[in-house]
Amino acid sequence: MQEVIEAIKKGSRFLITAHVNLEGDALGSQLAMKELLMGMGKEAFILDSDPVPEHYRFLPKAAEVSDKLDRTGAFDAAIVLDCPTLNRTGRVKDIIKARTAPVINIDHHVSNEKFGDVNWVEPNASSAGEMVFRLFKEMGVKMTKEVALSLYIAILTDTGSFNYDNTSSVTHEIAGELLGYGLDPALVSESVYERRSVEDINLLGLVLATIRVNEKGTIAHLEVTKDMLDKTGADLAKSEGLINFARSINGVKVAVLFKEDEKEKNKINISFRSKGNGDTIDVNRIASLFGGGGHTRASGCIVTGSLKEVKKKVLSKIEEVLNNKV
Ligand SMILES: [Mn+2]
Repeated sequence: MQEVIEAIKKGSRFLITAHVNLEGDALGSQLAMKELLMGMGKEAFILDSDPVPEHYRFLPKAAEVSDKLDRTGAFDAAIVLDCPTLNRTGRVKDIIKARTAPVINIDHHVSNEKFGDVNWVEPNASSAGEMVFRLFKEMGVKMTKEVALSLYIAILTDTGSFNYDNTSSVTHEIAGELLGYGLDPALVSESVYERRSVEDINLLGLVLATIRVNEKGTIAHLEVTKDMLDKTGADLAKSEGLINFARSINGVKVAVLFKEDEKEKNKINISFRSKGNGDTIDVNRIASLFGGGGHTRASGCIVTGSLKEVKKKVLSKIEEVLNNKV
């Protein structure tokens, strides 16, 4: 963290970015980071490969997040949040690579490749938001209610509402402190989770009907096809929680969600989740077998092929991993 602070002190204008497919932690940590820099009298701008999903536009100052890559000015350093690799920044990586400005990598993924000139990686932190919170404290920058909201949402969404194993007493202490800025936890939760469209619930119905479990009841998988999206008119960006239905089945150790890519044919986006008590399967390892990565209990990768082929290949690999383990 000290190296990050030194690097921040040196620069006066910063690019802030995060991963493609923006979600709560990516957005919350970026918005708070911008306020931190402004609080120190610095300039900063947020540039992402993807636009802010509609359901996150209620975040304070979300309109300041830009995906207009052709309008990038000069910057003294690039701050990359919540990205295990520079590739995860999508199109922004080209801008970062084209400049000589140092890269400050702030992340909590165990699979982080330390791609920065300065690397602050904390696999034990619940979220990138939690790390930005610690920067505020360490640097003595005053926090506002808006910043507290951004950081609370980063933590809330990355911990699955304080359900996942990245939740610790520290997470709760920080969340408690953030609530102290006058946030209403019920209202925040409502604004994040209870603004679904009928289209999304219709998609949920179709997706749940695809759940299959292997013979031993240890692997559950489900899928989202392009056809389902066309039929329901639902937004794929809101499919974040679908996989948890598969994981919630009693006895399941690994849950897998296969998503047909909306733009590219024969490209399957895969998410993995695991659960267990002491015998948790490391899905970061499974994802890395297919060129992806993430956390021990939550990871993802992209595999090329038809949905049928990819399912067969990936599921048999998971069977192998499970069998070696026993
Ligand atoms: Mn995160």
